[in-house]
Amino acid sequence: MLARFASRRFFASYEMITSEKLDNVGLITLNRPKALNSLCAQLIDELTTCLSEYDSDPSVKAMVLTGSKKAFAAGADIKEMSVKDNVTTYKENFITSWDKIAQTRKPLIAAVNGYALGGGCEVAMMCDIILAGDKAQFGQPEIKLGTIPGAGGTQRLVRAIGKSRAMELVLTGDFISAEEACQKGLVSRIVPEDKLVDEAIEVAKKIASFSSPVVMMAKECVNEAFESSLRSGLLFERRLFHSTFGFKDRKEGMEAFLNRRNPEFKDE
Ligand code: DAK
Repeated sequence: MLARFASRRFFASYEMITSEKLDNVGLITLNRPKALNSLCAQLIDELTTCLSEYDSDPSVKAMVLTGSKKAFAAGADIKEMSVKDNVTTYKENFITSWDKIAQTRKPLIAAVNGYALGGGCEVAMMCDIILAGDKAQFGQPEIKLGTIPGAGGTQRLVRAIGKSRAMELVLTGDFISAEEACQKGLVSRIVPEDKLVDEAIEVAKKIASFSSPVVMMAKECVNEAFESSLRSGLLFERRLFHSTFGFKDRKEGMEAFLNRRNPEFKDE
């Protein structure tokens, strides 16, 4: 299916992820099958490096992050974590680079098949849109390991599905199905497993057809809703709305509408 893209470029320098450009969409696939894509330091390092490259590449306008059919990611690497102590985690600032995923400026869509557990669920929640395959499972099972979520599972999950539901997941460690995740609002919709990645790429391509800086502004505004009061969020939105009037793309978009033609956005 992916062969239909006019331009398709693979990057071979990574060991635990694969990355390819499909026209103006960057597709990143977590590729550590023996450990169900568990998120060891090297994998997170490769992922954040790749995201940062795509973020600064003008030919890429949106990204899709996916895993395998069995697992998007089964959490942080338990083997790697098991030998750590408080002194080393603090001194090394253990896995704080995860934050970079949420700091990506261009839209990032998670296409989740299989398990998205612990850090895997947290990484999905750092993305802007989550599409779930029909057999996906989500959970924050850290409690079963004698620890708690450490990359947003107690914070982003509450904002996504509300306190009581988040509390139940975090305190029991139970998994929920794609259907439950969709009902609760964790994912935006469910797609048949085999079609998931193609569908995510289609969504990314649609987003990529618009003005890239304006898309980034829209993303910034939606994310601001999590950080501010309604009053300051509305002001933030209004200021960025005003600033779109400084873009040629805003002029082009409105002129194209009035002249009944398709706009040609130049990211200016
Ligand atoms: N880490 C390391 N290896 C894992 C793994 C993980 N999270 N999950 C699975 N594996 C490995 C298994 O050990 C096994 O390896 P071998 O024994 O074959 O060598 C292989 O993947 C296949 O797994 P299973 O044999 O267990 O496969 P099953 O189908 O039977 O079960 C499962 C699938 C997903 C239900 C099961 O593997 C499982 O329960 N996995 C652990 C899930 C989990 O507890 N995840 C939460 C981990 S804690 C932070 C950032 C993030 C975090 C914390 C802080 N900061 C930025 C500060 C996150 C913490 C976590 O995610």
